[in-house]
Amino acid sequence: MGRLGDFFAKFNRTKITPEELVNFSELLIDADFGRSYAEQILEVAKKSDGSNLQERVIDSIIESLSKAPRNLASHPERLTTFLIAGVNGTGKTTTVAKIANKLKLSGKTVTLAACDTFRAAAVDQLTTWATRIGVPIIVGKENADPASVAFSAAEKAIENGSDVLIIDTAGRLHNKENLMQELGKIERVVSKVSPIDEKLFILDGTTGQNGIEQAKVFHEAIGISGIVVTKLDGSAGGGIALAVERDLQVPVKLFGFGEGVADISEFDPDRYLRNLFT
Ligand SMILES: Nc1nc2c(ncn2[C@@H]2O[C@H](COP(=O)(O)OP(=O)(O)OP(=O)(O)O)[C@@H](O)[C@H]2O)c(=O)[nH]1
Ligand SMILES: [Mg+2]
Repeated sequence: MGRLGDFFAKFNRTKITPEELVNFSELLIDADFGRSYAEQILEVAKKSDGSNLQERVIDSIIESLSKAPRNLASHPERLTTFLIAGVNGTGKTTTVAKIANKLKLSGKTVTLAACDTFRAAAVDQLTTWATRIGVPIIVGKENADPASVAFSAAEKAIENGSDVLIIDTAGRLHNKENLMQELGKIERVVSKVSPIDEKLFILDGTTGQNGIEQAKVFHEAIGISGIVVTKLDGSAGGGIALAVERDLQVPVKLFGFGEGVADISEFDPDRYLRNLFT
């Protein structure tokens, strides 16, 4: 049982005491909800008569989340394209593989675009995944313009009748101008042949509240449509997935919990919270 689960299990269903409030607050901070979210949740706990504390808390958290759909975009009549973005090492390439595998298992045809052209190793990594999963991959020459690789990939994906194109990009610490220039260019160029339907920000669940600041910069620069939180298997928290969604009002669509290709799940806040609280 997690420590929050322990707290709810021991809670004796009478009005929460000041000591219990302090304890609850610390557990929420430790679980990576962040200060302002923890304060909002504590307000709810204070108002509860205690008989329904866990349900009131779950309801108020769900109420604070995005109302946008959580399923990945799908356009059966044409190519559907996902752009994957995020800072260094957050799990972008692995997530591309996980999503491709999931879609393939559901009967969709998928093409990958290796647009992290700055490092040969990045292309090799995605190529290995593509071979393992059994999906085509489009790569460019080393140091090729990522936008031109993405453009060729979109053309090829349309040519080979793929349902979905997933574009992997380089991870770097960016400022807003660079992001708009690089990712904005990929989007502009690809849009000449097919629109980008999802811009997914990959958030490393172990980076704490700092990850939310990164997500904000990307959102301001390119307008992200969804978030994937990774590495929740190695995170003490889990609250981060809810906190980033609350702050940005952009839905978390998936979460990753391991290095394996199947270690990804759809994000259902109710189920996720019940799991966090047990
Ligand atoms: N434990 C765990 N490890 C993960 C998860 N997702 C990715 N990783 C690992 O994190 C490391 C970085 O993953 P990548 O997919 O290469 O990350 P990236 O964002 O593409 O990295 P760059 O392209 O260098 O920016 C690898 O060792 C992955 O196996 C996850 O959900 N859980
Ligand atoms: Mg990568």
